[in-house]
Amino acid sequence: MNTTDNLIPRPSHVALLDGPAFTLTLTARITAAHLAVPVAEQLATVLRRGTGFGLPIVEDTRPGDITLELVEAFDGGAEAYAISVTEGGVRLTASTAAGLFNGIQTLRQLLPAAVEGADSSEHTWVIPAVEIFDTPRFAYRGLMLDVARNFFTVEEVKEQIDVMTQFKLNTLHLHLTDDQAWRIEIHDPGSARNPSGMPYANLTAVGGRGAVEVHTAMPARGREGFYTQQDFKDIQAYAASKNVLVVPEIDLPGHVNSALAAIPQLNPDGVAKAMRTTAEVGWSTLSANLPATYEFVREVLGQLAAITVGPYLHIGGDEALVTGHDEYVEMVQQFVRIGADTGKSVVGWNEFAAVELPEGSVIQYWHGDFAPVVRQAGEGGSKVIMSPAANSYLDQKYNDSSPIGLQWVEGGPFTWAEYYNWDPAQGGLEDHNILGVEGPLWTETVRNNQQAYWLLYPRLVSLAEVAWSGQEARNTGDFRRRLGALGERLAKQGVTFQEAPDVEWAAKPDWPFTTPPSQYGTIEA
Ligand code: TNX
Repeated sequence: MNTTDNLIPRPSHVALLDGPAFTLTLTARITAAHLAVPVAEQLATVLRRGTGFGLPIVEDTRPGDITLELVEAFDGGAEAYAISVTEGGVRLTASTAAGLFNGIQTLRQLLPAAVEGADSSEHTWVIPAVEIFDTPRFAYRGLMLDVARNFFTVEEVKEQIDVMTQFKLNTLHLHLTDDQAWRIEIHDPGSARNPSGMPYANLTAVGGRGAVEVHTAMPARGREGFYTQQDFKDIQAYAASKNVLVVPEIDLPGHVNSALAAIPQLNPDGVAKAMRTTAEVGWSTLSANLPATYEFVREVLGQLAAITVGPYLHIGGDEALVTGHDEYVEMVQQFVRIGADTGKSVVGWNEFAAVELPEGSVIQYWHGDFAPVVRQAGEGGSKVIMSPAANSYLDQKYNDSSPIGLQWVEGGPFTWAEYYNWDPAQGGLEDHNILGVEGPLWTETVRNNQQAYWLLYPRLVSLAEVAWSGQEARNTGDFRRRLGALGERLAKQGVTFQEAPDVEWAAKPDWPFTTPPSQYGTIEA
């Protein structure tokens, strides 16, 4: 076994060559020009830290160098890349910076795991002679982070991006609002656009201070905070440099208590609700017959669209359990139009397929009936993001004794294998209907990045392979072996993970909880 057998996600084509291997040495350089330079810099950052070599970025190529090259025509689309490794050098080609970025993730994995550490001592950096061609099955390969129940700082979000992108994930969905909190600044639009006189600043002044509180988590209360519009732009700029698109979500018309608490006008009696920390779902709603409802949604979605780089705006639509069916349809029908008016493609949880969706809308399937989803995917041309709870919910426990995580999805608890052994093309949907795959991390029980990592890894790695590699490449035994090897890279990066007992881990992770594993069952309720 060598490093060409351990790649995750599995590339489309890997062919070992007969010739001698490549060795990265002290005198190597990274060759890149124009748009390839920022990607070369990212590769250099990783390799300099791991090897201690200088690795200057230059324009000419000598034997022994790593060459990044943008070419005009390339089979396999924007995200595809090819790598050729011979004794004389490494050559990575793609038609876009995104393709090159994917390629450098493969290059990292082609080098020994020690490259992920900060010790440059005593290593030879050998890559077997190999030809790789690789292109993703799905264009959208995502993680959802619930920053509403528990707040994650800008820095923490960037760290999550750093870790997820080594598996070629390219979308970060931020669940920005929920009952417990509101995490995105909305400016006062001025009286002309605010006939109801709504105090938008309260969304973050009041709503930003909220968080969930559940006594099985450590600590019990989530963290508070919010993103200024500038913070949100900063996150997106950082994400873009790593080939990640950010999808912001404002959850409507349920999951809105923080908005009802911030803005009295959104309540039929004109009285602001109290903020609440309960983890229960489905108990709040906007009101279909209040003009302020539509005024509010137009303002919020308008401001959010204006600062969103990507083409998508997520409007929630899930679990509106106290919204009457007619009211739900009346509101969501208008909200999808308001969303589409901003010029963005509207995304919603699959409940929202109950209304007629504008062209270009995207349905995020998480549970329930496929029929409306399939209908709109067929006639309406909507695409689907697959997040079926039993195969992709990253907030669920691994087993009964997981210290954090929820446990409500039928058939659970779920390990890496359940998140690996499934086909997104299901329920009557085919690949051409499917935009991609996303794993949601709801954070009722998560309080920091290490705890998030523990729930995400290794299951998010399973999802990354499901989203990237073809169904024909699915092989549980082989994936288990590659996961085991990956453990060493994650451990060197300081990323904890669940030590699934059926995997032979090459290195052990740190335990991310203050209570030792043997005692967490006794945590104070
Ligand atoms: C359901 S899944 C929710 C979230 C919760 C989650 C907990 C979905 C669209 N809504 O509000 O956080 O369950 O697993």
